[in-house]
Amino acid sequence: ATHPLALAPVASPPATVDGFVREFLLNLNMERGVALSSATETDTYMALAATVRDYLVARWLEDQRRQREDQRKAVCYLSAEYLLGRQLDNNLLASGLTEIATEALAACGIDIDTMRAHEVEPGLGNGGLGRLAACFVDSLATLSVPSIGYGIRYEYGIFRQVFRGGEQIEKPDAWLALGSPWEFRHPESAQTVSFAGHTETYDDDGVIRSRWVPAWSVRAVPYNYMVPGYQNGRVNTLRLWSAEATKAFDLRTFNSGDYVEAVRAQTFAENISKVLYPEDSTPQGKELRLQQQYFFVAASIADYMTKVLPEDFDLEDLPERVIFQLNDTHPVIAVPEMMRVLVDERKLDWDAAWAITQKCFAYTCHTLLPEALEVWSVDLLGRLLPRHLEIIYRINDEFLLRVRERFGDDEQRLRDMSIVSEQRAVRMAYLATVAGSKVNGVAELHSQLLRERVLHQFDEMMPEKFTNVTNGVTPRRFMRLANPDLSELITAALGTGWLTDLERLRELESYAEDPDFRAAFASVKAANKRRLNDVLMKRDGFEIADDHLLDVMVKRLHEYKRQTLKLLHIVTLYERVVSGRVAASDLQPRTFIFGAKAAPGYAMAKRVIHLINAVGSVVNNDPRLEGRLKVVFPPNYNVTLAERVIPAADLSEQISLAGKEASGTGNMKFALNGALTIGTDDGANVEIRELVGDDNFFLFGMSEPEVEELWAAGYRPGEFAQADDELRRALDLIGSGAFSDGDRSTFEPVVSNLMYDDRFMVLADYTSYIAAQERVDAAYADRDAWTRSAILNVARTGFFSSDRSIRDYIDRIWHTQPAR
Ligand code: 26M
Repeated sequence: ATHPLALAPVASPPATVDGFVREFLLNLNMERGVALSSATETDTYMALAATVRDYLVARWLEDQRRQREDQRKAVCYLSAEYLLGRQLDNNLLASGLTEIATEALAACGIDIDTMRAHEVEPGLGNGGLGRLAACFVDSLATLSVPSIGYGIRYEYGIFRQVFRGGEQIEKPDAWLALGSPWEFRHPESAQTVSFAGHTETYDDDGVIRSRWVPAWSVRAVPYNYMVPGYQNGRVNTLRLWSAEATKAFDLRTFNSGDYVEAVRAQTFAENISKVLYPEDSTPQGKELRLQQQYFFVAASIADYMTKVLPEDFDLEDLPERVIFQLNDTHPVIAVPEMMRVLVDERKLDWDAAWAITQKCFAYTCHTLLPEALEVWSVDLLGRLLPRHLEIIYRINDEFLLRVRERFGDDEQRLRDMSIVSEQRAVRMAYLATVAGSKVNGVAELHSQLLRERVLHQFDEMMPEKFTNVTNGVTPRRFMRLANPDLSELITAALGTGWLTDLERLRELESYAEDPDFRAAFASVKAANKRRLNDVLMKRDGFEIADDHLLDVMVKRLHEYKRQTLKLLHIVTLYERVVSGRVAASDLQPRTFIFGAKAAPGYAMAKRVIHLINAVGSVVNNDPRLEGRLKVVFPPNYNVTLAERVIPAADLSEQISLAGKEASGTGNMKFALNGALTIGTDDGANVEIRELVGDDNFFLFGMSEPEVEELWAAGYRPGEFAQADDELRRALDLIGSGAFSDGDRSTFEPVVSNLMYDDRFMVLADYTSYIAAQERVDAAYADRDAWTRSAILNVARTGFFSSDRSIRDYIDRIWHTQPAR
């Protein structure tokens, strides 16, 4: 290029109100093809998004160049899910443009809040695991870690939940309907991903090699998203793959003259990235799901190896250049894929390839539930990925040889540790553990239980692989954006800087003793409740009374999380009043908020949703309660709603059976926003309680060892119902049809499951839970003391910033260089 403009670095528009207005109007006119006077809300939203993008692009291009030239080790985060939440506000904050944009839009007669509300969040994840990935890419950018997030651009994200007669109905989430202004499609950087076929050996100049002859392939087209760091001038990349039909595929079928078949084939290819599977704990071994996993992982590895890595790169040095972090087992097929690339394509010998591969992967486990551990049948794997199955068998053979060397001919142990089970299924968690350099759990207790239980024999053999990285959340989204008033109060007290150094919240401890600060803190909470009231009123017609304790349980519906325990508490309070044992006027007024989606195939979870709504409609309308108990269950809980609900909460419900919730991350968001937790000794609750202190946390229930003990002794839930009069009354009331117009059959499965099975020991923890709730009521009666506790929760939970989690990954797993 010779033109001076072409030689200069890309320039951002001027960061002034005038500059912003000019860029905005330019986008409105040129990109949307409309004048301001005739622009729709979608037009102005799209033009606004494009404008914010324009400010970030120069930095982004610079960082992409740096990334290519940088010799430092990079992180490739592989995750099947990214639950991003809305982008506009986050990108305005990160680029420091919020005020300028607000003024600029106002000058154009546009209210920025209307623009915020217009965005449909990309719900490309189920829950905790997907949201964690989104927090991590935020922190990676904020800490200037060279990194790329790789994932899938599902055309339909997590379903939209509506209620009909209190029951969950799933609607498609057409988040792309208006087009997504935050993405950049790059068809020229597409990768080809192949499937099925057979393997064969061939003579490669005297060397006998294996190769894969696939039967069909699809095109993986990347869509790049900007991930701006928080006001640090960095912009990382999130690369999400979309499946399209290959040209070859098209031509072959089109040339055969079968037009309809050719179009059908196109649809077939596009199916791969069509929809996010809405299960978040019970993998079902569906072929399409495996196709999704291999699709994004193969595309990502090919992208890294051919587009990011320099052409002449010496593969022996790969471990100094990159680490692929596996977000649960969903991307674990990346391990045999890397082996295939190194051995079959790059012609490395097996041992060299294996040494490289082992150093280039690390695995994060997110569960303890045995039914959640992913397995793929040998038949399915062999059909869809025949070469990968061969590679897995060889990895397993060599691994079992090492087990034999170490432990002798202990056949039981060999069966237990085999990557391929006797049921002819590949255990993906075992493959990840054997293949990776590190395995981490997501909270101290979880990591300990992984080592002691789930992966015990692997820990015996390779203890150095195991480590912990306690989860965290991004304070930018979950404090600054979700709770602007609290953020302002904190900044007024501490000055700026705490958002990127969250341990500085400690300095708030002394403010907890200041009556003026407590009053200010309490009025922030009150304002947040009113804001939530406005949102819920408009959204679903629910009211949140000012003087109610706001008691919140928001998370996926799962039996182990025990929404039914919360429900039994509500039914107990109700029963006390209607039976006349307690006067309504003696109740601490409370509003119970639930938010929960159930996997569409999870019948018990759906029945519990129905029951929550049923109890709600009875409780909310019974005049005997004098309006002192309200149950509010807004449908379609998502990141956007979380950002409204969490800052308003007084009480955070974290009541899973001890030893079942790997970490939880909602628990951290609540504490950081000044809610007190009622919780079991489970997941990260343990660490929250240690930090905030017993006086500022309502602990109840069995500990994990107590759970084990009761289980071993033979758990009989009926005995607990016998022993607690109120528990029996509550169960009887539900069983009597009191919440189902007298129909006893509707909720009978829920009641008999609790009475006769109760895998998650709801009844065993009931008495202790009710007692803890009574301590909550007593504590809330002294509002000022409660506020003090709430402030201490904020002050002492800075540890749970995802920045800290990322630093732990760097120190314990990635060993990447600190930012320049
Ligand atoms: C598997 C197969 C098919 C379809 C979906 C899945 C699947 C998807 C998501 C399985 C599990 C999934 O997520 C598990 C999860 O969200 N685990 C949560 O991870 C959080 C972040 O570490 C923790 O805080 C939670 O405790 C843990 O439950």
